[in-house]
Amino acid sequence: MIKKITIIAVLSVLVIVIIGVAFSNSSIENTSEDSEPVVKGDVIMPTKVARPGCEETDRCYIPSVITIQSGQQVTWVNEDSAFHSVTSGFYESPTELFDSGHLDPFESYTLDFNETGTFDYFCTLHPWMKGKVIVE
Ligand SMILES: [Cu+2]
Repeated sequence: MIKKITIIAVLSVLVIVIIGVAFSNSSIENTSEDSEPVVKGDVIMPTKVARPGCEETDRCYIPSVITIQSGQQVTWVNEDSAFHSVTSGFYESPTELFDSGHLDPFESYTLDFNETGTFDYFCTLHPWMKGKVIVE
């Protein structure tokens, strides 16, 4: 009789522990999915840049200037709730070297840079958004 009670007690403790581990794992997975975009970007378009103001602190693209080696890639991620683009040149004079088109929220855009130089870019929807890729 005492043996049976002990076995039942041990089993129920095991079940509680297993359930506890399963729940804690799933809750960790859920929070990381909610807070992090699927793709980790080199440059992000943060929230609220669809309104002027980010250019005052140079934070429309973060970082607004990125320096890489020739042959490397840059990935942009739109972390805002509005559409944005990564378009080469300046608003008044696009260079037509690259253009992401409208990026949905949390959509990403990756480019290979195989030539050295300085590549200015902007957002076609928000002329105050400007950034630069320096390829060495
Ligand atoms: Cu924009």
